[in-house]
Amino acid sequence: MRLRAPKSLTKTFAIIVLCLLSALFARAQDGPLWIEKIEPPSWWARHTINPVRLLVRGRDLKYARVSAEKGAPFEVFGQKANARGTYMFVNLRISPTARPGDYNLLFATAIGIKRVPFRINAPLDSKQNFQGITTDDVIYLIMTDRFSDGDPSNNLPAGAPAASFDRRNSRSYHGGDLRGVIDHLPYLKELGVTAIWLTPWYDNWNGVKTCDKPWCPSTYYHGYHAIGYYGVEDHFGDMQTLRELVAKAHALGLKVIQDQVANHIGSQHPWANDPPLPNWFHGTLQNHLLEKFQNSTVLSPHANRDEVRNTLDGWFSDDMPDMNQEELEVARYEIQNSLWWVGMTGIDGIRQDTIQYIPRFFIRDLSNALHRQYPRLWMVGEVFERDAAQTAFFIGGHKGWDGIDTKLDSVFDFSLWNVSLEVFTGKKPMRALRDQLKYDALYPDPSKITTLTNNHDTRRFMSIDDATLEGAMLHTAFMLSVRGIPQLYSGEEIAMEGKDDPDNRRDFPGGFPGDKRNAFSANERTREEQRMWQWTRDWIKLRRDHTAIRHGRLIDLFYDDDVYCYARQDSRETVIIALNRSANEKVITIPAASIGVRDGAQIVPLLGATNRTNVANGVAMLIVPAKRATAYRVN
Ligand SMILES: [Ca+2]
Ligand SMILES: [Ca+2]
Repeated sequence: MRLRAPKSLTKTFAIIVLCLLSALFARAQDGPLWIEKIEPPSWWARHTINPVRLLVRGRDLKYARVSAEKGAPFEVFGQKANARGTYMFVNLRISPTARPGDYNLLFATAIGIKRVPFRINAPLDSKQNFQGITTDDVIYLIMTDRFSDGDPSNNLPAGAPAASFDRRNSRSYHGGDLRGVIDHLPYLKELGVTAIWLTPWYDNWNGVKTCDKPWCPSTYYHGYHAIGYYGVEDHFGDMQTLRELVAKAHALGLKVIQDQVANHIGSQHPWANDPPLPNWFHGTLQNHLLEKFQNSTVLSPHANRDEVRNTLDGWFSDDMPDMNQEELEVARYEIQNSLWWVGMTGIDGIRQDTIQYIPRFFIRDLSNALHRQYPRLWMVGEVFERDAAQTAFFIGGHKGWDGIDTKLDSVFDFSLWNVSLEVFTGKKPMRALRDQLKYDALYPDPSKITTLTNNHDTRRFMSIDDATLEGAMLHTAFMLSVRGIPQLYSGEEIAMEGKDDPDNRRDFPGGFPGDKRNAFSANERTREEQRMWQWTRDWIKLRRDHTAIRHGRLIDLFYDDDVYCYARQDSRETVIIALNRSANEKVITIPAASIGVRDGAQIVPLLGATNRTNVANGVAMLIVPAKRATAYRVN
């Protein structure tokens, strides 16, 4: 497609004169036109977003006129530079017949023309990629830096000071990377999980932060301070390795979830001191609101404007500039960025960080854009709240009082997680699980919730006061058999310890050169570790083997201070789960007739119990062993 010619020769002449004068002026000040990067650096033909809006970073851009090189299958229009000439926005409309390949954009000034490459990508196969996440999945969270170092050559990349890589400092890089994840895909397959969520792989600053606080010296090993939304962190690998990871995971039947962070960037991002537009952020590095975490002000229809603005516009921390999605250019940039990662890597889902600080209209627009291009793609939002009314407010499928349906596929169930930790460390009665689950009434479809055992921001179970291995086992069994999509945190399967961040992010034993033992291997695990590992695997397998656990209704059968028993039932089968946290065996009576189980039916142990029982007079008696979770099938 040809670039549209200017409408008249007079106009062309005027532009040339203007460019000439401007360029001469510019040269006197800053030197010639310079282009650092174009974002996105590539796109696709026949994409639901067309034209794609490019953000060009460089110098003297206001004196340049951009066009497509002859033969390039796109047209360029609508260019707009910022006042400093350091950024330019421009539309690129790609011809539906465009072939994948490398083409050029031309940036013309009076002193010459600069060619800048732009790629049209070959689309990935939509059958094997972009699969979405369902209740058939079990998600396994990996903090990439702390899982396995598969490539020691990237432990000190260019520009990284020696202190940035130090396994003795819990806030330094430890060397874990994408290669380490690839190397352990068979381990994950053996455990039985079906999806991996990796903490952010965006490019982050390689330096070491120093200060007089206890958390210094520190690095951005965790990935939540992006300095480039389009780069892969060089400690972790590169785009080629990332694509290899997704392809190899898919080949083994494992899905991949990317951790995306639309709410904020890191203060080392070039934007922090030179934003593309004056309103690119909510405020500036020097002058901004600081988040007070009054999260319920977004939920409440009665909140005043100032407190809502603080929640949505406040910076998560002073070194995390808050993106302004009310600015259309920001919203377009972020939506395109999200879709670009999906298209480039073939990932199946997204975990969206700190989503309740992002305006709800933007969550909706992002969700819609993702589903328009990749109908099965799934996004879960981190609404870190113990109040189910708050988490339910953010899930898609219903409108809030503000008239907005976020279309968000899932939210993490922090309310149930919190109650489960308290129950299985003896702080609340077992019936509290049922009492929490009744608030599923707030969700349009409770099966869509993502239930977590823990994550990289929470204490590990074994480091909570009064934790026991049996408690951890009950907590895991509950999360793997209750409604929703379960998510485990790497290391829970071997009952790792870890107090608050960053102690909860200890290295996986055996993942790193020089480790004394390898807990990825059964014969090097301790007895306790192996017990937890086998238990986790057994409950994952139970879930995989039973459609009722994955898709069925949840029906309460019995609850008191020490026992909770529920059925999972679909049109094919009934599975009964009984959890007993007390030190004594418990005999409970369940109302079998009320779930359609007739007299004479047998209740047969599947896991954790040995006694069969028959249904008589509409009820069945179950003998639930002490400190155990048990599962039964109705024959
Ligand atoms: Ca490494
Ligand atoms: Ca925000």
